[in-house]
Amino acid sequence: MAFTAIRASTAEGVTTIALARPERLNAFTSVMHAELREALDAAESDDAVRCVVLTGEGRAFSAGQDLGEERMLGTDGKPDYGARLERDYNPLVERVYAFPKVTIAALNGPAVGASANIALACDIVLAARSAYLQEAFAKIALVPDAGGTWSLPRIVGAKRALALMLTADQIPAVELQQMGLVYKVFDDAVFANEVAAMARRFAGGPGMTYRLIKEAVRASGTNDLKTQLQLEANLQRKAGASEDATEGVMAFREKRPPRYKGR
Ligand code: T3D
Repeated sequence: MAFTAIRASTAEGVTTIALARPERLNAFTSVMHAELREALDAAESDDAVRCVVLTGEGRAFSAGQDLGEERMLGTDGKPDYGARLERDYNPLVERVYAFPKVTIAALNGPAVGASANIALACDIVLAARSAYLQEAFAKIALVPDAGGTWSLPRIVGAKRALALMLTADQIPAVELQQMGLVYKVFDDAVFANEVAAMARRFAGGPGMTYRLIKEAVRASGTNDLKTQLQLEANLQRKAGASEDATEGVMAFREKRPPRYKGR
């Protein structure tokens, strides 16, 4: 696909989407949003794809919204900062959060502002040792967006989330891991290879089961225990009836690696 603000490639069941405006630290523009939507559509509809990696080109993951991009105006003719969120960021975050395949945010470098929160909407966040995350909004007198005020308190607790958002400090990868925001940190030299290896693992895994696991965990945020237990039973029924579950048990008995088809 001929994109200008991202690069997307698919190999071995993994679609890798790289934000690709390195001279602007991959800051988000309307064009980048539109291209990202198209790349996610393609990855979702391609049955051969079972994992999507979102990363950045050059030295950053992304510096958030491009602060040089023209402001959207409200009906009163004044800049309307909420309009871009409603048009671009909010649908993107909901889309990533509910994406039916495994999503990995690979923080090759700084993840700042809205892009930090887009990364947190992914299932797994991996970081290069030199990466950092910054809820930079308050530095420019803005409120955290792209779901940060929703996801951060749920991951790190309200107090820590407030500290991250009020100070707008740059938090190094190792501390992000200690806080549970990042799953694993890898040295920069091996980061790309480690990300690719984990993505391939998911691409060879039971895709339908992954989707059901995601559904269960996402629903747990609002369900009470009884409702969640019933959901687990319903989802287990579906997983147990899948070709992959039959293969998984058979492979275990035959002492060989399973060959999953994602259904
Ligand atoms: O519609 C709306 O605006 C509301 C939505 C808001 C959502 C948000 O994401 S708000 C948060 C926006 N992002 C920021 O506030 C971060 C701004 N950038 C920085 O603070 C710093 O660039 C970094 C801390 C990320 C990195 O610093 P450093 O020293 O490593 O790099 P640098 O020299 O500042 O940046 C390199 C270039 O990228 C530079 O351009 P130049 O001077 O070489 O021509 C810089 O201007 C450009 N750049 C960095 N971030 C952005 C950007 N250009 C446009 N937009 C950016 N966000």
